[in-house]
Amino acid sequence: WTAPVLSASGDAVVDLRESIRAKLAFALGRTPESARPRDWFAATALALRERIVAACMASERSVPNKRVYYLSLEFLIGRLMSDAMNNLGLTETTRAALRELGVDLDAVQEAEPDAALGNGGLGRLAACFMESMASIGIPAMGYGIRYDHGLFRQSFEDGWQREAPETWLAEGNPWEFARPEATYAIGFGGAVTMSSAEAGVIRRHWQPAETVRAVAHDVPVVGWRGRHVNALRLWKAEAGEPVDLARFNGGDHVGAVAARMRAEAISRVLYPSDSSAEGQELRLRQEYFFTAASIQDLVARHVAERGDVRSLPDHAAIQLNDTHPAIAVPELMRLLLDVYGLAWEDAWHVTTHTLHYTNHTLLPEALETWPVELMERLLPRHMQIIYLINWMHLEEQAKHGRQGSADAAAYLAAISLIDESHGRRVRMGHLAFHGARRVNGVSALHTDLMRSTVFSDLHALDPDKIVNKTNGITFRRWFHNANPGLTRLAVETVGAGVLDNPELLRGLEAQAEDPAFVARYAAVRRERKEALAAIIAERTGIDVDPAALFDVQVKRIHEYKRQLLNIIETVALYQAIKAEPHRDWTPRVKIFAGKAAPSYVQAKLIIKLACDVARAVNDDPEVADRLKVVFLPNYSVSLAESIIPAADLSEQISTAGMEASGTGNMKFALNGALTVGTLDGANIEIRDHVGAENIFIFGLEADGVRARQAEPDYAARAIEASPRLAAALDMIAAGRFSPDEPGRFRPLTDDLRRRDQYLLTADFDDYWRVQRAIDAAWRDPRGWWAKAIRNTARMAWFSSDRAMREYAGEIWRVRLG
Ligand code: 26V
Repeated sequence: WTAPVLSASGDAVVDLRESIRAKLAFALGRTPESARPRDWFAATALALRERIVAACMASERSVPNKRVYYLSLEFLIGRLMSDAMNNLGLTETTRAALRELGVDLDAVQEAEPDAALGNGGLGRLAACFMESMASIGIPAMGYGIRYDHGLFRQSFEDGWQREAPETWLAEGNPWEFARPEATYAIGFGGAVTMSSAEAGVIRRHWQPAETVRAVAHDVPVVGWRGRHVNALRLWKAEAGEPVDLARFNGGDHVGAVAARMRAEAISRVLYPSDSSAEGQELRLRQEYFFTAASIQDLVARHVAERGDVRSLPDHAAIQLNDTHPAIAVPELMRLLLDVYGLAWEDAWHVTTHTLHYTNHTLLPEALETWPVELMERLLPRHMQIIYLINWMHLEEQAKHGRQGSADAAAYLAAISLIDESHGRRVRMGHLAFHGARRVNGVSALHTDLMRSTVFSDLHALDPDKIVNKTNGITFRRWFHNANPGLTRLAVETVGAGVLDNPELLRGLEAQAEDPAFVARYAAVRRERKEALAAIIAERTGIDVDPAALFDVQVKRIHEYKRQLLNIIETVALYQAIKAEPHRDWTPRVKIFAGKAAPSYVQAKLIIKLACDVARAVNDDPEVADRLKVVFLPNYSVSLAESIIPAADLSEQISTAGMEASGTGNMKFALNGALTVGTLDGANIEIRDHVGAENIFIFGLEADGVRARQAEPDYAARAIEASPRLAAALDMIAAGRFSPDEPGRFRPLTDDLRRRDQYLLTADFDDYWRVQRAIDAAWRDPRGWWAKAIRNTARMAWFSSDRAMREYAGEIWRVRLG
C-alpha cells in the first residue's frame, strides 16, 4: 500500500534491490533477462521473508506466559505479498527497488498464486484472525493442513460450472519454512491393549495398524508495523516408508508405493464442500491427522518449557474452529491418560480448561456427525474415551432427577454425545461443547439461536458457557491494501493515526455532505469501478458502464444465501424494462461470483440460471445499458480485493436465522457500499452501527421465518398473491432463458412452488420494493454518497483486532505482547 507516511529511503531501496537480485540469482538460479514475473515474485518474497525473520528475531525472545493455538481445517489466506510489504512498511521501498531492476511491482503481485486453503467464510475468518493476532501482539500459532491443492479452480462451459485442480504449489512456496525436525507419527486403526502398571492402575495402550508422518511447514504471519511475527504451521502428510522395496524389487512398481499414496492423500486436497457433511473416511482422517499433530506439538512445547503437563491450561488456550478439530477432546485426553499417566479427573480438568469451541453454522446438514462404526475402526482408543466421557456426562444428569419418565429418556437422548436416531453417530458439536471451557457464536443473533435451538439443553446445564464473539475483518487487507485510494483519503482527512486506530474513521462523518470531500470519495470509487470493468471485459467479454450502479453478490453459492432471489428479481426487472423501455430506469450492473460445491446439484443449476439470464439480458438491444448481468468466474480472495472496493451495493440477503454472521458484509460496508440485506447474522449489528437510515433492510425476521414455515402451502399462496413473482417464475419455467432445453430450470421453479425452504416467495415483494427504493436513492447522488461515507465512518467496530481483543480478554485470558 502506498502509504504517504511511509516513503522509500534511498538506502533501504538499494538494500532490498540487491537482496532481490541475489535471491533471483542464488536461490532461483535465474538471470534478470530470463526471469518471468513468477520468478521476480519468488525473489521478492524471499527477500521480504528474510526481513520478516529479522523482525521476528529482533522481537523479544522470552517465552510468553500464554500462547493461543488456533486449530482450523481451513486458512483462506490468499496472496501474502501485500500483507508482508505493508505490515513491514516496505511497499514503496519494494516498488522502487523493483523499478530499478526494470520490473513493475503490480505485475509481480499478480504473479503470486492465491493460497486458497479454505472454502469461504470460516477459512477467511481464520486468516483475518491470524493477521490480527500478529498485529495486536497475541502470541499465537495457527495449525492447519498444507493442502497440495486448495479449493478447485472454477471455469464455465456454456454457463455450467467446471472444476479443475488448483496448483498453487506447482512452483513452490517462497513464504514457507519446511521443518522436517518437527515431525510426528499419527496413528490410524489397530487395537487397544491393556497393561497393569504400577499400583494396580490399568493403563491402556493404542497400537495403530498404520502410521502417517505429519511434517510441519511454517508460514510467517507478520503483524502491523512488523511488531510481532506469529507462525501458521501447516502439516504435510508423508508415509513412514517412501517405498516398499521388497515389492518394488519383486516387480510391483505401483504396489510398492501404494501405502505412500494412501498416506499422502491426507494432505492432497481441500474438501470443496462447506454445506453438507459427507461421511467421507478421508475427511475424518484429515481431521484427526492435523488435530493430533497439533496437540502433540503444543503439548511437547509446553512440557519442554514448563516441565509439567498439568499446568497446560495456564499457558495454552486452544481454539477449535468449528467441530472439524473436535477430535482434540479425546486426543488430548488420550495423551494425558495413556502417555502422561494422569488420572481421569485430572485429565478432564486440563482438557476442559484448555479447549474452546467456535460454532459457525446451525444448518442441520452442516453439523458434523461420524458413524460410531467408522470411529471404532479408525480411532478405537478415541471411541473408548468418548464413550466414557458420555457415560459420565449422562450419569451426572441422571443423578439430578428426571429419571424414569419417557421425558427423561428423551432428554438424555438429546444431550447425549451419541445420536441414536438414524444409526449410531458421534455428534461432534456436542463433543466440542462438552469438552470446551467456552463456546462461542459469531454474531449476536447466531449466539442467541445457539442458546435457544441446537444447544438449548446443554446451555441450560451450564448457562455461562456460551458467549458471543461477533466476527471481524482485518482492515489492513480489506481497507488499506485493497483500497489504497480510500485509505489515502482517510489518512489525509483524519490523520495517519487511522492506520493504527480505525475508530478515527468517525472523523469522516463530518465530511459526509462536504462537496469537495464527496467528490474525492466518489472519484476513488469511480477509479475502482473502471478497474473492475476492465477485469469484467477481459474475463467475460461483457462491457459494463462504470457510471451504472454496481450491485454485487459474491460468496459461496448456497440456497440459504438466496442468489436465486436476486436472479428472480433480475428477471422481474428485465420484464419491467421490456414493458416500459422508455422509463428512466436506474442503470444497474448485477455482478455475481462464487463457487458451488461440486456435488451440490441445485447450486450448480442456480449458476447456470444466472449465466443464462445474463446472456438473454445482455444480448437484448432494447435493454441496452439499463441492465447488465455478469457472473465472474473463479471467485477468490484476490478477486474479492478487486470487486469489493468497486461495489455500490452489497447483497446480504440470506433467509433470516441462517447466515451465522457473514464477513463479506463487513468488507463491503467498510469500503462504502450500501447494504441491501435481511436482519440476519451480523447484518443486524451493521445496521446498529451504520444507522438504519444508511442500510436497506427488508424481509422476514428470524422468528417470522419460523412462523411462516409452519403455515401450510405458504409458498403457493405467496406466489398467487404476487403477480410479479408469478410472472418471473413462469418466464423461467417456460424455458425463456433455456430455449435449447425448456425444462432445464423446472427443478428450481418446482421446488419454489412446492417447498421453498428458504422463503424466497415470502420475501420477494419486499425485496422488489427495497430495490426500487435503492434505484431512487441512487438518483440522489448527494444522499447516496453521504450514506456511503457514513458506512465507512462507522464500521471500525468490525475490525478483527476488536474481535481478537475480546477473545483474548474473555475466552483465552491471555495478555497482549
Ligand atoms: C462445514 C462442513 C460440513 C461438513 C463438510 C465440510 C464442511 C466444511 C465447512 C463447514 C463449515 C461451514 C460453516 C461456515 O463456513 N460458516 C460460516 O462461517 C463464517 C465465519 O464465522 C460466517 O461468517 C458465515 O456466516 C458462516 O456461514
